[in-house]
Amino acid sequence: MKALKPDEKIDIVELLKDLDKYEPRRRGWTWRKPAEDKEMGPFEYHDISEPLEQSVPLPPAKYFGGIDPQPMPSITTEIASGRFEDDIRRMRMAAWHGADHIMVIRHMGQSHIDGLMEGTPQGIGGIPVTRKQVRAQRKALDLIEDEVGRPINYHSYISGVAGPDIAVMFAEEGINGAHQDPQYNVLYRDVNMVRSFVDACESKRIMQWADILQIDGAHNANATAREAWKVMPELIVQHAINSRFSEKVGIKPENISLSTVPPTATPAPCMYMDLPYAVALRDFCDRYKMRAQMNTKYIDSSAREATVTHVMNMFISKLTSADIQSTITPDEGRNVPWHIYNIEAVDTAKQTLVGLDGLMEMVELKMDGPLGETVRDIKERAVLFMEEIVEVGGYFKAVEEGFFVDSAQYPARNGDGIARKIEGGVGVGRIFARDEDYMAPVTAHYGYNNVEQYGANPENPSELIGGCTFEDRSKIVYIDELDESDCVERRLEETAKYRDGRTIRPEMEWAADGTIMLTMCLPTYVRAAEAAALEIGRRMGLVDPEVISREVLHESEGTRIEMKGKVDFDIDIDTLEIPEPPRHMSDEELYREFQDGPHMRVVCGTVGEDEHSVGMREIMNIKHGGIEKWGIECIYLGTSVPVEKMVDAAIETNSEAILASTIISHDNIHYKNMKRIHDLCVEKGVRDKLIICAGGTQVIPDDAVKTGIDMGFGRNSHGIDVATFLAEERRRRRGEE
Ligand code: Z97
Repeated sequence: MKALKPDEKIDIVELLKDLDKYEPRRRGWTWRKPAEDKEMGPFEYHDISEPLEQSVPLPPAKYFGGIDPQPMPSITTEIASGRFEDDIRRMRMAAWHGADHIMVIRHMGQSHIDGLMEGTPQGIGGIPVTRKQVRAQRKALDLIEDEVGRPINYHSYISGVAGPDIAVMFAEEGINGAHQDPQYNVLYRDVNMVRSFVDACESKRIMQWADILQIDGAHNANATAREAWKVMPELIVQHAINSRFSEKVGIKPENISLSTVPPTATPAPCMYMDLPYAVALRDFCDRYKMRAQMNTKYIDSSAREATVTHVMNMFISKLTSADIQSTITPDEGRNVPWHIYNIEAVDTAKQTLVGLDGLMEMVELKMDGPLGETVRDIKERAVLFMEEIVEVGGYFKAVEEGFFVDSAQYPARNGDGIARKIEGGVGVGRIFARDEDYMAPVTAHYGYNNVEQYGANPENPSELIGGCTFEDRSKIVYIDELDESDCVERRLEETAKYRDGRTIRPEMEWAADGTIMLTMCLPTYVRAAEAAALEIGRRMGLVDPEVISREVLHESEGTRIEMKGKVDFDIDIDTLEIPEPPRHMSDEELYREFQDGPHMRVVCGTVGEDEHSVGMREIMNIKHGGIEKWGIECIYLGTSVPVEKMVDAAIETNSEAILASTIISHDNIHYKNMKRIHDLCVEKGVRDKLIICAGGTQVIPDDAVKTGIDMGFGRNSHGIDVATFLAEERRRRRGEE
């Protein structure tokens, strides 16, 4: 498939062609590399990684030469729409903003399906992970990583009763990261614990072979616990169990990443509680990587609130050097995955981590005080917890006795933990002892392959069959769609007319879903505001209006409402009148013209019987981005300035231009005044020496020029528009262009 072009949409139909033959480029996780050149634009950085070749920088970058410094941690975006073909476009947007770890959330309930799913069925709250979907997405990411110039890690889940099957498929398809933690199966999905740990041995062994970065599942205890901050000792225990177990199976410590979450959120004094936890965890687990996720338990539907929590959490990430920074969005609170929030959250991470660049060269954690004391306290509780597990007979017994996710802080117990039976759960009784003549001629198998009995070398067991799928890809069975109606081809047929970008509908989740969001302030109490918003939505013609966020501004004075709804019409881009973008010179060019070049003086004023002064001042004053900024000298004559005075003042002060503001427009007085300025300049023989501009809210530039002046500036004009015009006009008059 040909390379992506920034001004062209990714061609999903093309992408799906020849998928049966597509081979992944590499295996394993790729970390960002520190930038060799730490200078960017006007700044010197301290811990940035190599820059992207193409990207969308943060909005203020335009003031700093368009730079887009990339922090050192990998940045995750979690994508969960349920239609993998639409997720691909979201991945591309996220990559351009700085995400290099794309986590695809799995369709709910897949943990309980005992085998690989095939085809591309639509999912709820994520995609059903199938070979076709992951292959298509990995192929898309190969194109996207070439476009942005940085490797992108693709990630999903190796959990549930089909864990080992999925692990094999991920290894074959070049998946770079995956969650794998048998405790997740046991506690949250009630998969039989013995089966989970046996399966985990096989899964982890395959992950080791494929160099897949493993992320664990301890964060789920955080999200499930009644009071998340109380499970801190247990979180450390869960991390420790999975990590040591993984190492024993053979995963390298640098491929083990802990999923760590600051347990609490404001209005709790969260830093005082969360920072010691983060430090304690790193003290015990310093040979592993840290994947810092933001607190999701207390996240609400407000984007503002989620963003502040995210930033506070990233402060901890910076203070404790997290390796991967996850980004979650208010979508978790609303259960609606929206494109814009993925991108916003990636920007939030990039902005915060770059903003904190070099922090650790200036501050250090003070361990001789409450921080050190709390760290010690958490660690002691964790050690005691682990000792008690050993005392009662091991992990399985401890789970049976409900040790985990108890609502009290260890060593206290409320007896309400999640308890599972050793002889219970999904998949119970499905473990079989290996027969004597059992034989596994495959690579990366846990335990012994027993191939010697057939004369094969135990070091290379798959030799017996001429290589397994890990060595011989032609043995991989690629199964295309199994369901004729629930498949990507049908969905793409339905959205075909929207794919060339000429016909569009707004979209938040899926192609042409028509979803838009409205924000409004309603001067009433919450319940009434919600009902009023829905009525407003209906009267605006929105389909399925639904309030998605409500915040009290005051019990009776007002409520902030965010509402979504759908529009059921298309917009045809070709029928739109799309104005040319305004031409703006860069700051450097304008400084060169007005500061380094010949000095420019202009007279300014509001002409005629017109007392409005705000607009003119905005065009002049440096505070409002006015033309003074670039070195233009403004002689302000005030308001209600007679036309004659305007022209005489320009002549007397040897000015190069007249800038006339004219707001009042009764009887077209604004255009009449413009014509009088022009005529007077002609009369006085100075028209060719003076540039004449006029501006005001009712001014239409073309009509202004028809009066004889050089340029008119209407509503929404700013200093930069006027300065650019003056520079260009001046150059034209010098005969330069
Ligand atoms: C995260 N925000 O960052 P099922 N295995 C583990 C998990 O944590 C999960 C699954 C499997 C979260 C993502 C929660 N995590 C969402 C260790 C889910 C998913 O197919 O839903 O049973 O498995 O991880």
